[in-house]
Amino acid sequence: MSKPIYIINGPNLNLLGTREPEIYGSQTLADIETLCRNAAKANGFKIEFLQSNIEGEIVDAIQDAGKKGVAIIINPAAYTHTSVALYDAIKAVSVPCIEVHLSQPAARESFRRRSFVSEASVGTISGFGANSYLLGLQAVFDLLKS
Ligand code: CA2
Repeated sequence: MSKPIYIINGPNLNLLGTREPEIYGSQTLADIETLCRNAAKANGFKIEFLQSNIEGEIVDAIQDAGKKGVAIIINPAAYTHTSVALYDAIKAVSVPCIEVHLSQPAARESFRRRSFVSEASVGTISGFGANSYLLGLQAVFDLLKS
């Protein structure tokens, strides 16, 4: 059985579709999971899709992806801007990591301009709503096929 692409979601993303649709869109995280699952299947890949509000659980997920997956797509949410632990975890795995964001953090509050995760990732896609995840997946397909 082929190894999955891990899609890891950080704190509060379980609330998607319920509040702040003007920033994050009206799709729920379950809707985004379905979009990703369908895109992966159409390209011959499997995904593990998960969300946690707990930093240590996200570190565990990154370590699992390093052992059992082929690539990581991560929306670290607020931990993007604070977490040396996520930076260290991504640096410690040998699978490629793509950072995605629904909004464009660089166009928002100044505290969102720093991303620890970008510094450990192959690339970042932000500002395209749920489509950021699909663009991230396309980048992973291209990386894995090349
Ligand atoms: O744009 C993104 O995807 C973010 O990662 C979302 C994070 C934010 O801290 C980052 O700067 C950018 C926030 C996720 C919070 O999600 C909510 C969803 C619905 C209602 C409230 C929060």
